[in-house]
Amino acid sequence: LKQQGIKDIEKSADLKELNDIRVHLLGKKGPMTEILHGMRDLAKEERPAVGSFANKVRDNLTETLEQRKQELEAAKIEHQLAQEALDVTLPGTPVRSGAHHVIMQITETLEAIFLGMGFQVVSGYEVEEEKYNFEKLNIPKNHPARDMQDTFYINNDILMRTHMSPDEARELEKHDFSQGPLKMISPGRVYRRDTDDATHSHQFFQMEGQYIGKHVTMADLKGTLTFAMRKLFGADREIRFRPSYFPFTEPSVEVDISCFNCDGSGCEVCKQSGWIEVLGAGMTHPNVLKAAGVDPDVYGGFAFGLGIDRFAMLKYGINDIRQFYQNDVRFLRQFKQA
Ligand code: FA5
Repeated sequence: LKQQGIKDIEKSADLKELNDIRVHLLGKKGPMTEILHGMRDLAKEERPAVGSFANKVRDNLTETLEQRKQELEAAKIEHQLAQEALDVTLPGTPVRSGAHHVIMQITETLEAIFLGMGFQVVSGYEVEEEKYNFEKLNIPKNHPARDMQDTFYINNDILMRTHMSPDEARELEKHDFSQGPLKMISPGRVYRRDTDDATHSHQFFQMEGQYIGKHVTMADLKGTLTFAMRKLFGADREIRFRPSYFPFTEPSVEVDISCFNCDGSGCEVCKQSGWIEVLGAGMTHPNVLKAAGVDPDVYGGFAFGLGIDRFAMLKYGINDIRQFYQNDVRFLRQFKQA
């Protein structure tokens, strides 16, 4: 029994089989139990010798079972480890990381440029009160200038902002001039009922800028914009002012920069004149200051508003503004920064 038992134990291939053998050998109905029970029928003097022998056999079998169990358990763990092992030399699956949208990149570049000149970045509301979008900017109801920016209205008093200039009015109201001048920029999304085409979108991005203090002149406007344009578009850019009209500035100007990158948008105009229009600006109208409770006899300054999409088109030679909003990753990936 012992020899056969040990043979079986050593042959067992897994823990389940080993357990079956254990039950078979040592279980209640197994031969070992039978032998020990059978002791009753033996003569008294035979019992100690047979009993001690049977116990030895049982201990032997138990020990062999335990040994085999440990072997099998170790083999099982080894097998598991081998299966789960990582081969660090195998080529990995590449992980695609996202990137900032090209509009966001230009915005951040512009922010950095103006922060460097002491401007702070503020932000207002895409859903805006009519009085900030128009009235406080010297555009009363029925003023023809309202037609310049065809508007999405939410109701009579609430609209989707048509430009970033409402932030001028809001910051003017808030600013404490005893602490120094107000120098702010405000980039954001604006909405107009324009028909989408290569250079127009019904939703696009603008950046407003405003510098109001005690002795701010048009020379400051020109210097600030020249510096910013050269930083963004290259050191050899010239800028020029052309007279224009905005209700919230007087005088108002349209700002052109000298042509470059002329495979891109606006190149027909560029090729003819050597200049391309990039933004609107001017000296803040006294009525705008008054509407915000700022004394125009003491304080004054300039404001400008630029189209971020148009800047991105110009900088990268993109011909169609709609590409910014179609989310074609093949287009977007071209602007991915390392
Ligand atoms: C304004 O929105 C003025 N608030 C700018 C301003 C601010 C002037 C402060 C003076 C002082 P305008 O409507 O021209 O101006 O728009 C400014 C720029 O937004 C344009 O030069 C152009 O680059 C861009 N823009 C206008 N309409 C669209 C459009 N539909 N799609 C894309 N860009 C547009």
